[in-house]
Amino acid sequence: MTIDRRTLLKAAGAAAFLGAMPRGVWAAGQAAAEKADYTLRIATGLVELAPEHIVSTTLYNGQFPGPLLRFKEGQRTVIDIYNNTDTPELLHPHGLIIPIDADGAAEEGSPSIPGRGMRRISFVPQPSGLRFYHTHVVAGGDLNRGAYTGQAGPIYIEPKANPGAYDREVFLVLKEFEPTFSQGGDMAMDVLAGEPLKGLQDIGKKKEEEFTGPKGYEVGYELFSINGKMLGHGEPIRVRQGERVLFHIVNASAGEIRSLALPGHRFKIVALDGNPVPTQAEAPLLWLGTAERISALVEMNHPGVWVMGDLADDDRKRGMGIVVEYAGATGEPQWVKPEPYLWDYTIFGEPGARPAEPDETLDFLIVKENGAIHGFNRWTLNGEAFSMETMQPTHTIQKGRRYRLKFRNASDDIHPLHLHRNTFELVSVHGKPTAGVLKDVVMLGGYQEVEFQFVADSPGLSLFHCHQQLHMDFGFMALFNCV
Ligand SMILES: [Cu+2]
Repeated sequence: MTIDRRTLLKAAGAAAFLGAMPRGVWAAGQAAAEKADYTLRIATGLVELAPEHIVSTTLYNGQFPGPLLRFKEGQRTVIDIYNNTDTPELLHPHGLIIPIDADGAAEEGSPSIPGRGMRRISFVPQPSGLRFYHTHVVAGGDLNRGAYTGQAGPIYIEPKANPGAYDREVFLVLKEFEPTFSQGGDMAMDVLAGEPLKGLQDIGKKKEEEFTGPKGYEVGYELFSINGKMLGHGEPIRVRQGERVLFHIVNASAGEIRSLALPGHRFKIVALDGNPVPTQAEAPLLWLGTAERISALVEMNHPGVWVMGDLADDDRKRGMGIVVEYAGATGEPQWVKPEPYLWDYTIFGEPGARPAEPDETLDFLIVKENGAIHGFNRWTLNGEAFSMETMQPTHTIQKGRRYRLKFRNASDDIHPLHLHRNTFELVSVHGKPTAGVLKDVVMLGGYQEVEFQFVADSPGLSLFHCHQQLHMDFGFMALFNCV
């Protein structure tokens, strides 16, 4: 039996009848009548990054970034997702502890949103803090699919208790557009603290001798933006002297590591990936791996008109920045190149603390096979590239047990490692121990090591992958089955 709105209204009018209604029918009617908290529509649209740079891509609700979704921690929420494209889509609420049905990962068995169809998802938002949502489809060699499109938007889950030591919040979503393939190899960047390990370099070198063809494809971008506007376009962030601004920053790139500096100001990092840090350390600039989030307080105490932008001159000049303008200040926005600063997650840890001992440790060796799949690099974990054909779980883990994962990177790339449906605690980064830093993405530097751990308490399948679209699409995944 189907219940349309008319039938429901009639039923609602007949109060006496309601009590007599079979329970199941009433429950079904209630669900159909429930209004969604948010409606998202996936469709092709235009983004005006600048008057002379209007790009056509797939968007949420015809805008970039997609609308800010504000949830309340622990309060069930309903989202209707309409797919107005011809191809199936997946929407992944990133960084949430969420049922598989709503997680939007095909490898876990989440249903797709069919082309020209819709899906309703509902879940209890947790944990609190800055999260985001994005498409989770495989792009492979198609730069019009997956994270190369404009399908990303911020999520903020209001904590039950919010100390609110700030005057206002500003959300910034960093994103590149107009991707193209190149075979030149990536530019090396000084991003992370720690030295490359000789043993891992040797493994990488040996692999290079096996795969001697041209360098595998990399993706570069023509246009760069913050909140869908190239630097100099769109509204500046208008501030007053003495104001304390809490920036919520999302790196919604398909694969780039981003930096952000505001000349004359320092960032006080209060949360990483939305999770409050044990030590609110200050930094002169921020580094964010793909899909990482940072919440940072800035005290506005250096009047002027400033460029808040990426350290990479080319990327900033092609749009990766936003103007910060003090009340009463005039003139051209100023950029001052900051001193080099290497990112070190351990400064946010709890001093002197050590994480609990794990029940089990799993080791992963990451290796690149240069150009091995039709010119694309193949990525292997312990010698195996994840199969998108079979999508078989790679690890069985026991509910309630604590698992420590140790990653050794035998490639020169930085990998933003991401685990779905769980929050993990950093144990050591480039050999430096830490505790209390909770994340869902962590950058692993070239020829470096990282360890993190989590208690297996999300039953069923949880996907692990590098958040670089090009890496995850070509093997860099694992699938945990929590039983
Ligand atoms: Cu990667």
